[in-house]
Amino acid sequence: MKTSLFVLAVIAATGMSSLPSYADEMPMSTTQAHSHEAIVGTGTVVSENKSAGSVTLQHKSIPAIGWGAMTMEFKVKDKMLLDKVKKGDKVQFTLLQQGKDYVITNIK
Ligand SMILES: [Cu+2]
Repeated sequence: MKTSLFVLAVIAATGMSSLPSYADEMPMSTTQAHSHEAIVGTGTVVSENKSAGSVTLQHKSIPAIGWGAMTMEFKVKDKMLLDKVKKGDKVQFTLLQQGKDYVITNIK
């Protein structure tokens, strides 16, 4: 528990909002090096919007991309993925970086 609080404090101190601008400044070759890596996370479905093809997840920390735990909205690659999940489900999801965004390619 203390560890996760510490991690949250570090994230708060460094500022999640600085991440997108940092990504902008990264050389193209560096961002491309990460673009094909599948990132796996876990969390709980807060809401889903099938017509928009998006899902809001309360996800746990994802160390692979330096994210702390938070609630956020993701686009899904295929709206059919949302047939498999509903509000309150505990899910495991796979993210793929597309430009500056992360798109869910699988969720179960
Ligand atoms: Cu997030």
